[in-house]
Amino acid sequence: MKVALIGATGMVGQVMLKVLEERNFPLTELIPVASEKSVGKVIIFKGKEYKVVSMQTAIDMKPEIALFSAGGTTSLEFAPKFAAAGTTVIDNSSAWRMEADKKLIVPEINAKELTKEDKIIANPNCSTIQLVMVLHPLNLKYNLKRVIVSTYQSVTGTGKNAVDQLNAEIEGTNDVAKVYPYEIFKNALPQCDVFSDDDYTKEEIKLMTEPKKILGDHTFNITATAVRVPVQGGHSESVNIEFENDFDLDEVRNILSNTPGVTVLDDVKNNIYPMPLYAEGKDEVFVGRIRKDFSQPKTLNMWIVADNLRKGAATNAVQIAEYLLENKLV
Ligand code: 11C
Repeated sequence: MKVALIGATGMVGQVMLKVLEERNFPLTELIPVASEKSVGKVIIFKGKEYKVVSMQTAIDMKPEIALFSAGGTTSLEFAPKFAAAGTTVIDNSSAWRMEADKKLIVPEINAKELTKEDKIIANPNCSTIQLVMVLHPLNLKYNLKRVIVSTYQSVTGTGKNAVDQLNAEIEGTNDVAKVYPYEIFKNALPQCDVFSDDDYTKEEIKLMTEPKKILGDHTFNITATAVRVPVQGGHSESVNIEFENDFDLDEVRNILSNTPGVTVLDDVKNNIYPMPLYAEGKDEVFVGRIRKDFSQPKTLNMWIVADNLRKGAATNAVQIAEYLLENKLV
């Protein structure tokens, strides 16, 4: 099993290496790919040295799987080339997610849709993944009517330069290029990614479109506000959910407690609730502050946190690869 890792030196690429190693993914050869200036650089994986190669070299090596985490432009150009060479691409960018002929997969929810013919598989946006992991089991039981999500997103979602900006601002040095239009330290920016013509950011649009495709349900409404905060460990989400059917809070907690990949942390008497500091480095999606919204019937509020680089990106992609292997789809 040859696996190419496109974007091997990036933040998500580095976490992918860690996750592949931790989960003992059965690869026999790693093919790390990064920008031209990184070609020849050595990557250590499971104690073995692998040299970074160019995109074309990797395509010619015909890996069974290519994990892409190098941005939409790179994916648009090179994912089809890998696919044409017989490689199955799992793409972490937004390039293919909403294409009608591409599957958008969260393994716990819709991996069963995958077939051998899927040569480019899309990994959803990080803030979407943690949201749908919680929405899905509740939708099956109570039927979603409307979801309002407000996010508090880690700077790691923007990338290494954003982490550098935050750290430089914390240290009071000004020797790094600013990634955000304003300071992020001591601040909250109601802007994740760029604005589109309708005044929503791209991140908000992803949150409003991807869940419907993953759940295979276009009957509910969803609206989003995405905010960048000076946090590193993960994305947090305040979520208000109106259902078609009435629910019982204990039953909601019970359903979520029994959902693989979801951990309920909800004991307010002891100040127990999910936080990025706790979620960092973990693969689960954490949910807490589960409570009735008394302002209208059949509605609840909750707080969802996950490490955006792990379940929000690398872990979900590796889980897709594992599913493909287990089901002999590659
Ligand atoms: C953020 N969610 O936190 C973004 C990062 O479409 O995969 C991931 C962007 C994407 O800014």
